[in-house]
Amino acid sequence: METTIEKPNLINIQKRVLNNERLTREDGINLINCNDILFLGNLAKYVKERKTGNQAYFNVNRHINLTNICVSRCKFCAFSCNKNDSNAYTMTIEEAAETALSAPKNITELHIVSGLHPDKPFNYYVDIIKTLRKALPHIHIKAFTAVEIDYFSKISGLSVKKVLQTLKNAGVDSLPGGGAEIFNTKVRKQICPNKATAEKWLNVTRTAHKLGLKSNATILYGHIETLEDRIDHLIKIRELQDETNGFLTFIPLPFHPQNTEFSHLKKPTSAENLKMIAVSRLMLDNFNHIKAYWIMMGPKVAQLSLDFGADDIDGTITEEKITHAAGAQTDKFIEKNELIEMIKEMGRVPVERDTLYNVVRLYE
Ligand code: V47
Repeated sequence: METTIEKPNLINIQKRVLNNERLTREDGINLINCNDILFLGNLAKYVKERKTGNQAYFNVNRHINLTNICVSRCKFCAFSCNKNDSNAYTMTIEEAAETALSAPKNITELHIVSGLHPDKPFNYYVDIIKTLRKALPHIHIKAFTAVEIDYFSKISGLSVKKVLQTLKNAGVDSLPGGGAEIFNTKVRKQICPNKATAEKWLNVTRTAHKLGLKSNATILYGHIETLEDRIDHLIKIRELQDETNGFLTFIPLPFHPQNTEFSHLKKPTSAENLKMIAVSRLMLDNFNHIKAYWIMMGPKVAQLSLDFGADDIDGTITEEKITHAAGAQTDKFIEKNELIEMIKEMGRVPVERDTLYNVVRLYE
């Protein structure tokens, strides 16, 4: 019986990965169509260890979602709502500050992502950042996806560059990776017709990187995209990283269909999630870090991902809303000690990091 590994194109890919050579789109398509997840995992694990040894990262953070009211109403999103819906909320500046200050004292990062509010002016966001910066001067503020930045530019009449510079001056240190979804134009129009285009996401991100703001990148997979769309998405991210070197980590996000317009679809399987981690690691040769976001992967698969190319399992979170609106079965937060245990159980060395991957503490 022929095993997958005997297939010549996979042997050839393996050879080139071992030689540190870049993989092509065709290689990516071969990899994503390969069902031998142990082959993919082993190869990706090899690359992970070449980059970050036996270490695995996590951080201590708090998520804040300022509002769930959103003019975009993406079809995959169960978190957003309209202004008059009974569950609609928008934090005041004081509430945002209280939420941040109520976070455990040892957090190093605030992660702020929100809906695109129809009425709040750009200054609302700037004032919130200024307030948080003043209240928590040493905390890294990772705030506003490229989609939100594009929206702020629209509502304020300011250029994307000016919006980013204003937020940076107010206290934003980096951008989270959301809003990338899937770059294929046809699919993007079907799943999020009102959202910033792929070109805009990439351009805003390019501008942020040029201003010295690092950011993350994501892919939302497991809905109506094709496997080729996933590889094309990875290649666009890889090209921008070649240009700017501004990305910190890549985070594959498995689609959660509950309470969305795609509720008839099944969630990606654990095997598919592990494969996506491995393929991301193999294709994104210019990324140091691949994150298995435990909230979306589930802690068990996130843990296994550390042997499939991931080197990061994200943070303590404190209060997750976006995936839980879409039926996530995971907890909304996790204790730091549990993250440390998850990593140790895989035989890896836990490293508490800050947002920029500086070491806060090693747990040997
Ligand atoms: O952009 C929305 C996704 C993203 C669903 O940068 C969904 O460190 C699955 O980007 N099923 C927001 N995914 C989350 C995000 C993120 C998370 C953790 C860390 C970082 C980082 C970024 O969540 C959205 C969208 O792609 N999303 N709805 C859903 N039903």
